[in-house]
Amino acid sequence: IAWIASVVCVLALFPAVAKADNPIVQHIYTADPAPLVHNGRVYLYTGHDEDGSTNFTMREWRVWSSADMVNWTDHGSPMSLATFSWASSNAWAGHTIARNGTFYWYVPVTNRTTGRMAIGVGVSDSPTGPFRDALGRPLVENGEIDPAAFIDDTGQAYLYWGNPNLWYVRLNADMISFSGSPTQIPLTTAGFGTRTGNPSRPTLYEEAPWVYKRNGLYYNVFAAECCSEFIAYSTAPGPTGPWTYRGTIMPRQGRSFTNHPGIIDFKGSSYFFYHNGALPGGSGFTRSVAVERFTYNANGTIPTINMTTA
Ligand code: FUB
Repeated sequence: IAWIASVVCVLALFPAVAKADNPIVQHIYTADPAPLVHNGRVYLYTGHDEDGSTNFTMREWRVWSSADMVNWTDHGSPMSLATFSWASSNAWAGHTIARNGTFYWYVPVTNRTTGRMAIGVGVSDSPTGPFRDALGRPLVENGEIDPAAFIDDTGQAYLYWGNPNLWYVRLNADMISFSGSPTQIPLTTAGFGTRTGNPSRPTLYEEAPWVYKRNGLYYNVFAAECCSEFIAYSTAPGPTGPWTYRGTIMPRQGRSFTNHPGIIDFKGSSYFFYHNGALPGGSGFTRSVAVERFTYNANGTIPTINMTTA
């Protein structure tokens, strides 16, 4: 009893610290990782799979952080469907980006009025929230999902998203409005690889774009060819293309029929975040976020990365 009491006491003193191998979070199911490096820490934004039924049960998003990629602090759920009065369900894959000390969390949810997926923006002056609805309405709505933001060296920001199409729009400096109309990125087989057996979707692009720039080259890493998905990527000389397909990063592995990429550089290493069904009871609807360290090839291509647990 004394031993149990002391453990409870220690947990009570440090309730938010967990030391993890893969999967990173081992006490709840998490999905759709979106890592952000800020002030010497990695902030990891995830979804939360709440049960193992035959569909996604996702009502909130979660935040975790680490200074060493080993010990992770649980910051709880600073944003949920309730944050967006116009949202009814489906707290799916989001992405958080920082600009001038403000944090913008773009998320897809079902619009209760239209019944379609729409993208909202949570905003906070802290990476751990709390986040509030920046607009009180969707930023953009076309029934498609999986927003990912990117700020180019010029200061121009972009929002990418889409399934089955791939869209982008130029965000204004306020990050909560945009100029021009959403534009479709042409899904050519040269740009996004060749899918077989589905004439309506000729390329591998499925969903979950993750766009960034490294050594002058723009990368678009995405979930390919559902189901089950693998992770592939394309590169381009500019943020809007033209994209050239570069191949597979993470092959089909594990017990989740989806996968979802996020890539960062942190303290001299590169990290690839993804999800799978590695926890007990794991499946396509009870997923877990994991991470692998990797090294770019000398020519900037990305090596094959395998799951350490699946
Ligand atoms: O988590 C719900 C959906 O599954 C996401 O929006 C997709 O990227 C896939 O991971």
